[in-house]
Order: sequence, then C-alpha cells, then structure tokens
Amino acid sequence: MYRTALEAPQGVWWKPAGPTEKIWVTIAFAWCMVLFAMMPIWHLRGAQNPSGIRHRVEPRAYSSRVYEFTQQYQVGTDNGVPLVEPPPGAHVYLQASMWAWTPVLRLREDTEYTLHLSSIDVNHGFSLFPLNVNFQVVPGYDYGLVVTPHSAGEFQIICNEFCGVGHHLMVGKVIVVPKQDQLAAVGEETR
Ligand SMILES: [Cu+2]
Repeated sequence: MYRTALEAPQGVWWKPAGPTEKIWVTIAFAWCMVLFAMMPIWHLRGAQNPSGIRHRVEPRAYSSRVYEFTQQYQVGTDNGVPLVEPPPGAHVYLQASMWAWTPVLRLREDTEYTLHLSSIDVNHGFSLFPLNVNFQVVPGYDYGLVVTPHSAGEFQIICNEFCGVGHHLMVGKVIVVPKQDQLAAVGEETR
C-alpha cells in the first residue's frame, strides 16, 4: 500500500535520542550560544573594529585633497610615485584608481595616524601584505581609519577587488620606519 508524505505516520515510529547524541546536541547548542554572544561582545570589546569615520566625498574633491596632501608632505619619489612622509597624528590620504595606489606612504612605528581611503573610479580593495588587513575602497566615500603601525618594514598594498585588466598590477607601498631610526633622525636634526 502506498502512503503519501501528507499523512502523518501513526504510533511511536521514532527512536528516542541516545545519551551520546543528547550530549552532542547539548554541546553544539551551547557552542551556538557562545558564538551568538560573541557577535555583540566582539563589536563592543574587540580590538579589530574599524574606527568608522565615514563621509561622502566627490571623487574629484578627494583627488584634489590627495594632491594637496602630497604637495604638503612629499619627500621624494618611489618608482615614479610620490613618496610622502606625514607628521605624527596627521590625516593621511590614500587614493585608489585604475590601477594605482598613490602616494607611497612613509610612516613611523608606534605612531598614530588617521588613514583615509577612497577611490576615484570603481570599487577597489585595500589589503596590506603580509598583514591581515582588508578594507573596501569605494568611490564617493571617504573611509577613515585610526591606525598605529606596530611593525616596521615595507608593506605592499594589494588591490583585492577585481577592477579591470590592470588589477594584478595595482600594488602600492607603505614604509614603516622603525623606532631606533626615528631617534637617529631626530639626533641629526638637532645637530
Ligand atoms: Cu583592483
């Protein structure tokens, strides 16, 4: 005789869960609750949250702000790209475009800056290699991040949002000057 799925089975057709299964269901449920609680806790207590400074900005206005910033603090060039060394605590402007990051930034270790990111054409992605940093760079929005570089050296900015045929060439640079070199530089200035 055929039965359809619309008819409920009669009587006790199921086997009750065994003790081991009950333990696993309990552990899985408890872990779900931990992860669920972590969402608001991490939002409030996590150290990795972006600072959330956002403004609307016309791509052309952003581009001229980057130009102004570059003019103000340029100290040289790096492979044809302006090399800029802003003072501690400065607002730093980085521009993404097809297919370049400009300018090259020279920052000091353990010093706070406000890094502004925006694009003047399409969506790009900001990845700092080899660190685990990842932000979207969107035209029309100025996205500010309060950053303090804690490791010195040269870091590459890789575009991680496909933006056309030159996407793989879109590599920028951040140079972080180590602490002892900063002291040496200050010594030279006072000499
Ligand atoms: Cu890209």
